[in-house]
Amino acid sequence: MGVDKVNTQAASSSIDMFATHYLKEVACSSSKLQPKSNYRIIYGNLNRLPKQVRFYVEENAKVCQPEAIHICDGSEKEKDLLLYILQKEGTIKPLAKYENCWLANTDPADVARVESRTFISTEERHDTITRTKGGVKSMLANWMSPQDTEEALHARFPGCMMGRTMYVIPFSMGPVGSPLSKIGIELTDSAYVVASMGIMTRIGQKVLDTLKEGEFVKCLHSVGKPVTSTGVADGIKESWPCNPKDVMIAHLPERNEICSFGSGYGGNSLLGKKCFALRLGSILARREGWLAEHMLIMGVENPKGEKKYFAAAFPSACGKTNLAMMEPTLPGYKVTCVGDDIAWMRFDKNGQLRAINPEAGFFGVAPGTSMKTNPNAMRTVMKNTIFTNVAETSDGGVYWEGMEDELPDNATITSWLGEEEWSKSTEKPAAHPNSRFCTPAGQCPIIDEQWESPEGVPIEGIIFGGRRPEGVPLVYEAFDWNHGVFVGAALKSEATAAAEHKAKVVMHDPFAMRPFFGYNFGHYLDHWLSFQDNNKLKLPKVFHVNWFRKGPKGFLWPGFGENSRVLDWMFRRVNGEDCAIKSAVGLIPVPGSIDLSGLKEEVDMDELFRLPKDFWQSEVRELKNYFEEQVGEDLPVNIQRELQKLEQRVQSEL
Ligand code: OXD
Ligand code: MN
Repeated sequence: MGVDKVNTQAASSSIDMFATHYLKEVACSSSKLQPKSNYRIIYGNLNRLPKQVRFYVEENAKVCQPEAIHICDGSEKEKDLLLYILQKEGTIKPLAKYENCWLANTDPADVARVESRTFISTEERHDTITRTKGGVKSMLANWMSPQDTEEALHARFPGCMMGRTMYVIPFSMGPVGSPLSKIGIELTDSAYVVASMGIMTRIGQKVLDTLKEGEFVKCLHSVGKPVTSTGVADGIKESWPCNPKDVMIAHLPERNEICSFGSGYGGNSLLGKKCFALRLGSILARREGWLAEHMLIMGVENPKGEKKYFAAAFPSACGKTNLAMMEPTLPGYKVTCVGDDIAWMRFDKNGQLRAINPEAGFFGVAPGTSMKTNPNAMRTVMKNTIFTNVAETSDGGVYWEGMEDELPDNATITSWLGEEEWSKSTEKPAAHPNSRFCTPAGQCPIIDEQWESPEGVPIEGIIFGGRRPEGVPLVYEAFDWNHGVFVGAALKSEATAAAEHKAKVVMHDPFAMRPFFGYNFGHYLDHWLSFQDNNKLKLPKVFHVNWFRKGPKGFLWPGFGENSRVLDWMFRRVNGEDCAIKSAVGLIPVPGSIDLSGLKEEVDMDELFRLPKDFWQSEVRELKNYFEEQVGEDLPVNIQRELQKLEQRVQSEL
């Protein structure tokens, strides 16, 4: 697409002129593909960077050899410029139906997180992974020695940005200046990453002003395809350079550093998210006595106007974003959203657990989101949003599986792969199952008024949940903190499209953190358990929910807004109401204590809470094997004890 054909929806004519000048600057660097000792600073001023940031940029520019360097200031002008460049490169196109919305379609080989190529590199292997039984492969992290990591990085990064611009993104995870926030600097050769980081985090000069000479996490990212005279080649999509065969996402906690190569897809390239906020975050959290978790944060207000905040961990693709933005059906209830993916939580000086959402946007899975399942997400994404790998309608809108009832009459669909007049009969999905919207959190109609509060919101309940088609009740409460930690450790769910796994198998996903642990899972459990011993802390109640139990006719529970009935029960439990009885697996609702008034469909509550002995016996057996095999001698005694207690209760009470 030529410069003159670029849509100026977001680009005013002044940005047009500015961008043309900017692009000339990029182009007039000397010939591409020549190793350089000099690069042009085409935006920003290297000399104004804090010394250690400047050093980090220069060091990596020397290795990656970009054509030019752009230091991001986070301004509106810069946003427009990036959108302009991305259009020009054919990476995004405008969606005429909405305001400032864009569609990117990736190379079909670059669509998800690549867990098998994601490593944590520490001197001591045992700092990263548990001693598994008989040396079986750990499912709880991949370790790489510093020597191997160094070699692998050396084989990839030198010269990787030739012909490209290196963007320098100063970003804050959490509200700028909050004592709970942390700063990172991402260097990337992808303008798509910059535009997305501008939504998902707070970026630019204000972050540098806060950083001064302080510490930051070093985040280096490259799509891994220097510009060659023959174009991108290797069958890779011209508008989405990437290098699938050499993908590597390395975390170097001892150097406070992340290096990601070969993928432009969000989970691998927006380094503030999973890499920093969870993997390195969990390490920092342990060191500093707090928690970095794969949890949504929601406010729940009851009909009396009392409000409580919950944090909830669900593996990918369990409707976490839906829950975070739920519209309760129970009259008088109100839900507000603080975050949909990650919670950083710390006990304050009064022993109250407080949480911030380190992100500033939602990078949500699109398929399955609709006016029926998540109207608030649909309302959020109608402006200022970058969609990736969704399908497009002929009237310039978006489409994905689940939007069938929202398709305008006569509209035709172009699939994420560019197939025009797509129809169901092709038996391929219109949108990639892991297609995403990347949208500013502040636009969510039910965003919580405290969502950017620097001290965080008080958390009174922690919820674990997974997709469990069989045997697991709608809700139960842990007997105490240790049991709650066990419940988190035992979390399982049907697998997800967010990673490489294909079929629907129930997989272990402890704390919904399996792909995101930054350190040895046994040590992680010790860290969680350690809070039990501090009697100054107000430990939140811990619950487990399962919206996905199936009977012969499908799901037993209607889910979505009706989940407010379960929230109501948990809310009352947090308030100390006597509405629970003991069961073999935990405290479950006293019959009749879940408010079903006004529920349109018949629900078989007996079946929803039935605890089949054979199911739980095999669950215990399976958990025992899993812990023995995957955690081995690193399993804390208290977790072992909880498992024994569960086994005994299943034996004697079911
Ligand atoms: C995500 C995930 O992308 O959990 O949020 O995979
Ligand atoms: Mn997630």
